[in-house]
Amino acid sequence: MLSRRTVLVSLASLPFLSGTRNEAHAAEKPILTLRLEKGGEPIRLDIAALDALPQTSFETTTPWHQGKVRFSGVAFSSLMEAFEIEEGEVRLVALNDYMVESGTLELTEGGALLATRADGETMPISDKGPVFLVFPFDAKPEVQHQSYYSRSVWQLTEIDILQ
Ligand SMILES: Nc1nc2c(c(=O)[nH]1)N[C@H]1C(S)=C(S)[C@@H](COP(=O)(O)O)O[C@H]1N2
Ligand SMILES: [Mo]
Repeated sequence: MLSRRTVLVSLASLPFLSGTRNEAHAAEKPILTLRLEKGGEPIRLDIAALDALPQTSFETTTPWHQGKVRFSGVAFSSLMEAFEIEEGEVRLVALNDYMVESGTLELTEGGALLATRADGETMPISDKGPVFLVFPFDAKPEVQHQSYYSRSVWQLTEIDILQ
């Protein structure tokens, strides 16, 4: 039987069946790489693959936005479940070479969201996209803290599972 991970990966590699050529091209562009095992084949997710995972959203203010923003995307806990990632340490890498290491527990307990949309719109690289790891700061006052601000990685491009 196929494992859930295998099913998801093959889902992610399905070509887009509709849309213009340009849209199809954009949709096939990987935006988030997962390195689950040292030396293993990385999993590259495009926006369609992220959209195929369970979606979560919340509205919050952040130190980096004017007013409230509704963020939507994949809860970090949903990503862990989908790819059978066990509790441990991860490295979060951004396009600007920023990186931070975190326990998965801080991310899941903090309500971390891999946001792919702000107010329903995809985010360009120039506006913290295409993936912004954000916490529900308004709903959880305990994450209004420097240790969570430093884990709020915009332009998130890679998640490495550390062993
Ligand atoms: N992509 C990216 N995300 C990032 C950073 C960064 O340099 N690049 N800095 C982090 C750190 S250390 C902090 S404290 C917060 C706040 O950054 P700010 O000081 O620019 O507001 O963003 C975090 N997210
Ligand atoms: Mo920081």
